[in-house]
Amino acid sequence: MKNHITLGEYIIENQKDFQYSSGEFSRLISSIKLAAKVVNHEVNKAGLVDILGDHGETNIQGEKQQKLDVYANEIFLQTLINREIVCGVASEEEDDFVIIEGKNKSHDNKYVVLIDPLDGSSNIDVNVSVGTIFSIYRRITPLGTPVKIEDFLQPGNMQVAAGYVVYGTSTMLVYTTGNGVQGFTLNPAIGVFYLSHPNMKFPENGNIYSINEGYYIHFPQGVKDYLKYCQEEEEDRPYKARYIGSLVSDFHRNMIKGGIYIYPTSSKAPQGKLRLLYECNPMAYLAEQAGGEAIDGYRRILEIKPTELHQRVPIFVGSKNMVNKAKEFMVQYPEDANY
Ligand code: P6P
Repeated sequence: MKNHITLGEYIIENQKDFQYSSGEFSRLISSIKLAAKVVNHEVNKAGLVDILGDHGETNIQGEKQQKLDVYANEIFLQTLINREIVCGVASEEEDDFVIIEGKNKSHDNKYVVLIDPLDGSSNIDVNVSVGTIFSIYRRITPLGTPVKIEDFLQPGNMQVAAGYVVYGTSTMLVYTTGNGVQGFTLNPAIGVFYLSHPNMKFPENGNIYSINEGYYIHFPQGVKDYLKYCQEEEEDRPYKARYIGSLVSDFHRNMIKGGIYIYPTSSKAPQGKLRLLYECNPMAYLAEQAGGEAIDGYRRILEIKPTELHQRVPIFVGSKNMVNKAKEFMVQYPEDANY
């Protein structure tokens, strides 16, 4: 692609932006880049080989593991281990966090990665976009010791980097290290990511709302009131309903066009469905870095103190003015703030 720099060139040019850098981020993000290319290759040909369908097991979430889920998890884990800069990984597909030892078993690696290797995997069999979501922290326990749970249970405002890969009509890697959001598109012919979307920004306003309205009767009253607001016949409404069933794809579209994605609590999902550590926190960090907002209906996602590896929280994420309007409805019912 003419005059677009590659992801590798971008990282080198901006290495100074990554705190604690000594080339570590380059190696960390390039391991994610490599894993994304390998997973992309499999996702794009899933229909052609016997890699579709159930893996025959369920993960800690009680969800049937699609073969590609398991494959993606193995690829990201192995690639991160091989680069020897990560001391631990937590994954949606792993019951507990994985302690990673360097060759000399020194545990001197500084970063932990939390990952949803293949989000939206129920869409794989029907050829709809899926994604990988990752979140990176600097460990807080002493170097040289095995990583501990507290290294993973840090609030989202301590993330040093976060991003996603969307395996869609084109494959994109979108990430932030706290200096805005950069989007890179893969040229599959040569396996290179090019900077196609520099400094991505959520439009402050939008007219797209993404939520599974099939659960409407189970939603809290504040969500029902907001949905009615979205559907009213007014100068700027009704808004358009767009829900792919794949967080990364809905988020990515809403960031480009303006919109809000909501996965609230409900009587069917009292804590919501999405996981705080490897879905909500990374998407919230990206949203805020792109000028958007991310709340649980009442408070910033990034300020929630995690208590468990796989805990779920409700999320309202996207264009700032849409999230704030939704919050106006939610705060009318403070009793729903305790989920
Ligand atoms: P529902 C996929 O399983 C996921 O985690 C998100 O990617 C997606 O937005 C949501 O769950 C879909 O959940 O309950 O609407 O099918």
